[in-house]
Amino acid sequence: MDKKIYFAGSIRGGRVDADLYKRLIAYLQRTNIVLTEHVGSSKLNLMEQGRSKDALIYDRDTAWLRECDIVVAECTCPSLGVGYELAYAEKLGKPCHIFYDKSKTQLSAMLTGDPYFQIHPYESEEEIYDILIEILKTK
Ligand code: 6K6
Repeated sequence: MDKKIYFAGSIRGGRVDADLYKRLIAYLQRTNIVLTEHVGSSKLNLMEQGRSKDALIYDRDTAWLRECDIVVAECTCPSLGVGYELAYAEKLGKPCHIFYDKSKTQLSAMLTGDPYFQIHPYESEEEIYDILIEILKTK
């Protein structure tokens, strides 16, 4: 209860699963704090560019990674940013839970081959919620 969760999902990697992220974030927010609610937003302006803006995003997101209790990443849609965040979180020793739809993608060997990560392949969205309940029970 009341864990600070860093939810990671693809942004510039593609928004095909944005509605799924939104549902998962809403579910997590019922009993916890999601630091990265914007990842599920349908209003992100992905065309906005600029290194200075990107530097602010990087600084804020890495600060949230340092602050969070747990990382939940939905990785069905491959994203360089999410891969980076997972490596960053591992270095910090944060628990990292990775979800992906096994009928839609093969996860990178750089994730499946790293025993640090807790990886949850799923077939239906309902399975994700069952696993989240178990994860969030733990201290
Ligand atoms: C507005 C305009 C352009 O971009 C934005 C907002 N962008 C981002 N805002 C916040 N976090 C971001 C943004 N872009 C990437 N991230 C972080 O990287 C998120 O925490 C995601 O988990 C991850 C997605 O990386 P890409 O490579 O798919 O973008």
